[in-house]
Amino acid sequence: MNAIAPTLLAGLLLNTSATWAATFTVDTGSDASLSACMDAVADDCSLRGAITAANATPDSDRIEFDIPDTDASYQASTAHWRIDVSSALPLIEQSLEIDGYTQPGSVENTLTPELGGSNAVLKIELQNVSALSIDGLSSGNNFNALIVLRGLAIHHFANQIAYFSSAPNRVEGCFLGTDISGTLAANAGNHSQNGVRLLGNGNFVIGGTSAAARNLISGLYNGIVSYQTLSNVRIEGNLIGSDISGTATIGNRSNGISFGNAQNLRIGGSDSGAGNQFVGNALGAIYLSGSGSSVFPGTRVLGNLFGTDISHSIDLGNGRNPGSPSQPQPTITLFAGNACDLQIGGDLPGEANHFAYSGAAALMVGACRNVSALRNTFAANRGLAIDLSNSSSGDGANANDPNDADEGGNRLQNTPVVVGVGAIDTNTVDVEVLVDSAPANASYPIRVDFYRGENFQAAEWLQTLSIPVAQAQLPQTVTLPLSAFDDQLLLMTATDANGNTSEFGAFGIGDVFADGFED
Ligand SMILES: [Ca+2]
Ligand SMILES: [Ca+2]
Ligand SMILES: [Ca+2]
Ligand SMILES: [Ca+2]
Repeated sequence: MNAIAPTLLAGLLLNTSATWAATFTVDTGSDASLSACMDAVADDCSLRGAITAANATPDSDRIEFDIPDTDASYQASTAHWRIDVSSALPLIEQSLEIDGYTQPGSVENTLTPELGGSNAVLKIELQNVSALSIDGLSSGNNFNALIVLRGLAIHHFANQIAYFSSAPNRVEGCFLGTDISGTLAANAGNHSQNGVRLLGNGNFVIGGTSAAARNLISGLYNGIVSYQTLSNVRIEGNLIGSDISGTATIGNRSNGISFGNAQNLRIGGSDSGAGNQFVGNALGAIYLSGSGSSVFPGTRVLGNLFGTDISHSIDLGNGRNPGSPSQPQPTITLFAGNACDLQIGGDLPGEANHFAYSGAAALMVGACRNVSALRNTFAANRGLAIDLSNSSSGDGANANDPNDADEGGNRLQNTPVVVGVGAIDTNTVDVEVLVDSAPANASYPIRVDFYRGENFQAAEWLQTLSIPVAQAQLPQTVTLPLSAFDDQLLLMTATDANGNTSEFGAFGIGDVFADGFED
């Protein structure tokens, strides 16, 4: 056995004790800097003071809440505590978790996205009462500090939460931009206030796949915003632009998410609980605009619900632009000069998004390439499901051009065209389809995805056909279920091997079956 030298042992013990986390329990809603934070002493620990105390050591600390209802911050009518912030709170300089769910009476959300909404009950509200455009809770100069913020209602700040960091900071179970109940906008005026602003290369997670992590990010200008390159950010399970029920809007006045360049950004996901709900965002749910040769490499938008509630029946919309209703906007706008390299929907279970009630196009691909849109479903959108264009705004349906040499969003990939109908069986029909893209103008194999149309939109994905380069520009026969024509309209996209998905092509079956297949 090796003996440990006493001096070394003492050093180990010191090091160990230095990493023990302290817990500071906020016991007053005062905005004064009360930082003694002794558990046995009342009224000696404010949020401002607790952050100051936590910053004083490099420990990974925790701030909890236990404010009595005799405190001046107590709001009897709503049984919660309101902290009026009259000047900027200290920046968070060391690893810290602030957990509003520790205040007695608060309850974490238990509703999954499939059930819709949130039943979280928050008890701690932070509101900016200064005349200044200050941030709410913000990281500081120590980019390695890991910050977790949970269970707080925050409003009236410039950015309710601002992360400038290299650490995987999280925001979980917060209400940003609404009142404590999550049913009303906190901001009556037209302030340019954002929910979360992100900067730096931290692998931030806003929300998460657990129900308790779901945030409500509504009634703001932008819900989540960044102007610089992000890496590996995940935005999961949030309600963005809705109220707490998920069945009504407290819209954001600009976008739900507005980002510049981002790599491996994940909005939603195929995991249970990962999908976000975006509704009521005036200028659209997601606006991604960047520059460079590859703008959003590895980025995926998966499993989200846009413009409606879980029943898919309520018109909640995105991109309606109520301030200028003659200029409605897409639900998702992508604008960049080169390759976007982005996947919206996909082949794996849970990857498809549902787009409904968009003010304009559901998905607008402006100028950039390699944006695949696979297996998503669409209903009641006022513009095209997919609109490719060569500028920052949509231009409606593009005609196919011979050989597909035109360029623009997703290379203005030509849509599939039905050139013939073959054998009709009891349950199936053979359809001949052609994609007129010369191998010089698209990457093969090209896949064609077939959807059952309903009210002229792609309601249900049916199947995929792959066209190898040897069969380029030649008719291909595919056997489809007759149910593809339940609403008499077959819808199709073509996607080349680089992920350039076309607009939707349509084939009306009414003429073909005019002899009695209709009921
Ligand atoms: Ca105390
Ligand atoms: Ca177009
Ligand atoms: Ca074309
Ligand atoms: Ca083209």
